[in-house]
Amino acid sequence: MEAGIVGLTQTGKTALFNALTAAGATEANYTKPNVGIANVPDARLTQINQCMETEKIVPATIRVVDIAGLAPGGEGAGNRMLAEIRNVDAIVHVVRCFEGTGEKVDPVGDIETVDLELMAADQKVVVNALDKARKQARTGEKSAKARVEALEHCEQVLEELKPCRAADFTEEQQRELKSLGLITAKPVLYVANVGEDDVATESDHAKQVREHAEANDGQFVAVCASLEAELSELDDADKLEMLESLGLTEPALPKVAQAIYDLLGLQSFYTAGPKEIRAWTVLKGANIREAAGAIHSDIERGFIRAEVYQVDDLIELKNEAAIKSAGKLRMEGKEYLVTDGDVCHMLFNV
Ligand SMILES: Nc1nc2c(ncn2[C@@H]2O[C@H](COP(=O)(O)OP(=O)(O)OP(=O)(O)O)[C@@H](O)[C@H]2O)c(=O)[nH]1
Ligand SMILES: [Mg+2]
Repeated sequence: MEAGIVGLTQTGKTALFNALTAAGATEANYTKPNVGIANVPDARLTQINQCMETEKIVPATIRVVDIAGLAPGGEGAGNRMLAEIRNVDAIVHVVRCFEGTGEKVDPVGDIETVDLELMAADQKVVVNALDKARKQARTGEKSAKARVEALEHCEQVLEELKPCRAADFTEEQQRELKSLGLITAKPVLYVANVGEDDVATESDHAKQVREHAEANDGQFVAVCASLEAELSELDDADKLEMLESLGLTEPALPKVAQAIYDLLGLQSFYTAGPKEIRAWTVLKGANIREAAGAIHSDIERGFIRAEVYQVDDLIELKNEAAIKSAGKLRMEGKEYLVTDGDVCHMLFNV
């Protein structure tokens, strides 16, 4: 799962990418310089650690891609840019809300420029796919009917200048659309990139972005990307000092990483012990065997059952023995659906 950072040129996409990936692990086998790993800071890891000692803490991570910017009034989105956007699972749309570039700050106008471009790209894909699907439907191909319905639905919303995500699809229709990589069907997080003077309270421009997000099935977060990029380079003491000088108590970056994590449909479960306290990632709705597989395929294969409790129970009861005597330690079989905040001991046999 991967999120792509998109937006007009010079809006702070790379600043955000750098801030997000500064502390993240790098993967040696990445050949593309614009792909990075970002840590997802997680207060629960600290909370677990307050109840048990450990050697190391490992947060969850997300993959982010810094995609080339769209020039305002320029030649439009190139094929390579569109292909990159089609390949990601979610879109992080950076919107300039900071002054100082000489250009007027116009967040909603900027959003519309980008979104129109993305809708036009989807429209082309939909028209072609619809043509093909209708032919297949005539030859009696079984899945083609759902595909035609789904595509007609897309065509209709796009004509109304709405993103495909605004349409309601059945699960079958969603499956049919999946391989087309429709850009405006992907979940979107609008990031209002505000100036350094606007970090303490919501600026008018940020408010416009939030309202646009709310009206268009999008998520929203405000951040000063260049400030976060600077902060991410500092050690804890310097970071705190800089935050204080700005009248802040914490950086905004964890909120952005968490919002992207949610946007990708991901949730965390935890393993906790003296060697390691670690957040693991599964899709929302995953069962415990899939969760076991996130740790190791052997654990999935040999899965017997899991002992599960909630981080909140640990915070309240302080240790696992107390959780057990309070009857809060559950035995869960392989059909169990993982919930956000579960701490799991996987029992397996290989
Ligand atoms: N004041 C202010 N300036 C910012 C902020 N974020 C980025 N900038 C500045 O805006 C300029 C562009 O930032 P980039 O991060 O390179 O923007 P980009 O969207 O990646 O640009 P392209 O890759 O050319 O599309 C740089 O000079 C940054 O220092 C911000 O939050 N506040
Ligand atoms: Mg850039």
